[in-house]
Amino acid sequence: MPLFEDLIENVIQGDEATVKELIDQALKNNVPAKEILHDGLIKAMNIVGEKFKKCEFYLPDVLWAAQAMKAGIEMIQPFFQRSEVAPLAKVVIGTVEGDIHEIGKNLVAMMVGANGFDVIDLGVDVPPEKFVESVKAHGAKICMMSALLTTTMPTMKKIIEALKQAGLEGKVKTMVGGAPVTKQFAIEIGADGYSPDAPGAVDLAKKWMAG
Ligand code: B1M
Repeated sequence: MPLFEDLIENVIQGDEATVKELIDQALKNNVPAKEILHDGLIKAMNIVGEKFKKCEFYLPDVLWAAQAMKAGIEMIQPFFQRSEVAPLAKVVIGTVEGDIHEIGKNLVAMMVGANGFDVIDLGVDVPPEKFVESVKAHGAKICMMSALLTTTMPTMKKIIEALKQAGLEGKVKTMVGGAPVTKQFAIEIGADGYSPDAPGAVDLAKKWMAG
């Protein structure tokens, strides 16, 4: 579909204004927000990642693309808003300390929120003590951690240990995710769960709350 090709190309080029125009046009033509996200925005960012890996793109190019993608996600966010229902449970989410990648974490937060959870988003570069404080303060039932760098993955273990030390073991479920994170890694660090993507994170959180 030419629309998605155009959208992908403009995210890759970091042309935020054109990305917004294309999404506006797509929404007016009743293209589902889910398709805009998966067939346009996420596909584009995967290509950016490949280009970065092959050194065809430098950091500023990635940053422009990420900003265009963020602007696109903000436009489709209202279509993922939940209807007014009693919240299933409080969920604390953040990208771990030392890591400023936020797009995947924002998608998880958006979809978990759209599915009836009350989401407290701590943002990026979040130290273990901030996760602990927030889980305690809000009485959160789930603590979600995102990491995109192999160097920041070990911080997830520190957070899980800090939660245990604060006496929260058994009171809060821990979930980890992000491109380099695997199910095996989740088991090794003692996380309660792992998901490779945002819909999987929603399913797992719902399963936990169903008991
Ligand atoms: Co950086 N970066 N980056 N980057 N960046 C990666 C991650 C990298 C793989 C690129 C590469 O080399 N191919 C590489 C990491 C290598 C590694 O450690 N293995 C890398 C690097 C090296 C770096 C820097 C160190 C570069 C440098 O400075 N030399 C630097 C680090 C900065 C820091 O964090 N301290 C850096 C910086 C940046 C930007 C700031 C320019 C920008 C981020 C902008 C922003 O977020 N506002 C950026 C970007 C955009 C990327 C890539 C290209 C795209 C990431 C992304 O947004 N993907 C990325 C390459 C790649 O991943 N292919 C790369 C789209 C997003 C939808 O996917 O985040 O994976 P993702 O989220 C998915 C799932 O993973 C999952 O659900 C989401 C959607 O379904 N998920 C969860 C995520 N969190 C979850 C939590 C869950 C469950 C599922 O439960 C709790």
